[in-house]
Amino acid sequence: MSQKTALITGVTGQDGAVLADFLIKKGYVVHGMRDYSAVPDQSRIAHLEDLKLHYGDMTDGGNIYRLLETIKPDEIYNLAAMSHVHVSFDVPESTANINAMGPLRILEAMRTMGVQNDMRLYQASSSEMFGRAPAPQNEDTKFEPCSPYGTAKLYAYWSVRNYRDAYGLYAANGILFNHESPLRGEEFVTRKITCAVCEIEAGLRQKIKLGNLNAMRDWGYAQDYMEGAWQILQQDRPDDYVLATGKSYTVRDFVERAFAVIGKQIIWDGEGIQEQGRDKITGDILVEIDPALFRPTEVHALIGDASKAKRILGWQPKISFDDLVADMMQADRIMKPQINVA
Ligand code: G4F
Repeated sequence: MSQKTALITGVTGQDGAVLADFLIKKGYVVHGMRDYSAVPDQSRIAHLEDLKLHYGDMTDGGNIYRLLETIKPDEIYNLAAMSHVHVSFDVPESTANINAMGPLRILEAMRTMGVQNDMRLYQASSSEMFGRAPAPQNEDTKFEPCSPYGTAKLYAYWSVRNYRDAYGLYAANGILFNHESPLRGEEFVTRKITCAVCEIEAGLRQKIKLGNLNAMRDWGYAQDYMEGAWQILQQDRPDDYVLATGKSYTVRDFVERAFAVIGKQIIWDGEGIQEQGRDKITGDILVEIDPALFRPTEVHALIGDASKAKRILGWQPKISFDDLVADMMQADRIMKPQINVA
């Protein structure tokens, strides 16, 4: 069989780097689209010598068309997004331009080029689209997004389905619940916690400030999820799949597990924005609440039901929540003191 070619948008992010590594190891020719940035961060993909990089922009339809026309990928993984839910409340228009119109531009390019099964699109849909829909959530759950990020992702989700039905394109949605790794950006709560706990252990800071400790998330491991994204595009017919662990934990649980790794037990006292997390032995305040970190509207509980993916793809996550926390902590215990000394 001839070598397959893939194009990954958003290749410099956690998922892009994990997927590029995975596909290169599978023998793909892998092209990655990166944004122009005055201060580029390519740290996650620096080791991938075989990755072919291109400048691109999800708000530039001509650019997207030319990339598809030149590269002619067998598989496109659209991972590029304004991915921070809280920030999307500050920049709703540009979030919609990137997260909703961006995928539409890819679909339009595919339609114009007349590709059918020859070019397959994976769209990174998100559990944030479920918003306030009661858990557990699966492919049949009614979407109730409650952030500009979620509404924009939902537009893209329906565009994928519409272009599939209207023009026979091979376009599929992976509705992925939260997935983390040591490559996760420090602006997301899991990595923010593991970085801070490791800096506290190294004596580089005293405490961490967080927002809503009671939000529940279904946290899996990014490597498992990117393998699932690939499996979604290997099916004969395009379809939409939830990828999730089926288990949910609070932000508070994550904090307690991370501190436990460095031998600290957290005792909570106070309520609401007065709540504090103290070291059980020393009484030191290690966790405080910052009201600025609360979102105007919050997704309270995400618990995914990935039984369709298990049944049809044979997919199931391998890494447990405890192993995820341990893995991220292990990486940051090495990284954090070194970065701060350098
Ligand atoms: O880590 P988060 O920012 O992830 P969030 O909002 O769930 O979104 C992530 O997962 C989605 C899939 O469901 C993706 F589509 C999206 O792109 C992104 O990858 O926040 C998780 C929870 C939230 O409830 C938030 O309110 O943690 C809570 N939280 C509490 N304190 C905090 C903080 N979140 C952040 N980022 N920073 C805090 O200090």
